[in-house]
Amino acid sequence: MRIDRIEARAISDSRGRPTVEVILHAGTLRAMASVPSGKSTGSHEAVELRAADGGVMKVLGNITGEIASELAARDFSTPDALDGFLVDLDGTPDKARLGANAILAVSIASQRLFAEVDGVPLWKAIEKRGGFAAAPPQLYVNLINGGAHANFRLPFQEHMLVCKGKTSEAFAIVRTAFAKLGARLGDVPMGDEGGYAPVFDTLEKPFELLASLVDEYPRTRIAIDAAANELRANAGYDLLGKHLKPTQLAQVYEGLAAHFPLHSIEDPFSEDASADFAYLTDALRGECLVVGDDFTATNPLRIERAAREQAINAVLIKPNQIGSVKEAIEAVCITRSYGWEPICSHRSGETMDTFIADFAYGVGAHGIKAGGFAQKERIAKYERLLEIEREAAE
Ligand code: 2PG
Ligand code: MG
Repeated sequence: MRIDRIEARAISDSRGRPTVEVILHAGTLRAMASVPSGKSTGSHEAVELRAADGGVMKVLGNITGEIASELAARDFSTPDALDGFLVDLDGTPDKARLGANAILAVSIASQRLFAEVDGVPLWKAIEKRGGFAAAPPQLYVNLINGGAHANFRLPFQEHMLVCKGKTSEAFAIVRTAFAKLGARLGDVPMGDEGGYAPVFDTLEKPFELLASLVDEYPRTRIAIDAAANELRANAGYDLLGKHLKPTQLAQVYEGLAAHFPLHSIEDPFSEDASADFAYLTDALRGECLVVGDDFTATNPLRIERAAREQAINAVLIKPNQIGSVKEAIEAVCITRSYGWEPICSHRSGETMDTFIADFAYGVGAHGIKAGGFAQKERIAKYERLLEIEREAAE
């Protein structure tokens, strides 16, 4: 396939910040993609190029200039060949030259073109590309937002309900639970990921509220993203005005796992605290998953290091942390090679692009994080999963 022309423009993400959207043209075919943007970003992520004022004009220039002319001069027989070419063209270990946001937008849109040429849905193309067994991911729905996504009204960034089973059934259950929680909380602000952002004076309160929903809906469990990178202070962590050493924070998690129906804890410690991750993973073995996000950064090398240190047992997969579909698929394969669970994730600054839903379904991920129900960018991902359920039944 030859991509003869690329259009690129700035659109607004769910926080109103500019991000990249591309349209690829190949003969009579065209495909679009836009990329999300994180707020609690780790330092090991691929580089999202932006100007000091947040603008993406330079990135758009990289796409319509160098990337477009290099791609127009070549034919690619597979999406892996195209992605590999883009990664080599950038030439840096973290995509700092052309920008991970430039490369990923083109990588996603070209995967859509290849799927169209093959006449298969996007999830099917991803399933085939990685040799996966497509399956519906469990829904990780962020009901209570905190941390950097809600001005730190609560220390932990995400308090989620995880629901297993058929997407349409899980979606209906969590949507009802979301409405019930809203009625219980009353008039509270909303956070960046379309969940409630209340203030509580104890760390346990959100867990008590979610646990009562788990009692009502037995197919659900609680998951959190502590996003502990954002809580770092003086060789420890600050939580609700208290300073905790890593060992004390581990005790907090052990207490929560003992008292509440906890399914997983993401980023319980800061991004380089391998020994603390390893301690907690061992302590909670059989009880609750420990998930790496900023810790692993969807980076095959970091996932392998985490495996050597036996630091986690599940990995968050965010394509924009690594910057191409090819490498995100590799990250899933490496995660699985250690017997760990991949959980695919949106970012806190999202667009209407639903690629992550197809990706999560296509790789047969353990779960998908796609936010709360009070934002159209989040709903779009769930709606796409519902559509995939119908497509897969045909
Ligand atoms: C996370 C994400 C997505 P952000 O930490 O897992 O929920 O947040 O995109 O701000 O990094
Ligand atoms: Mg996270």
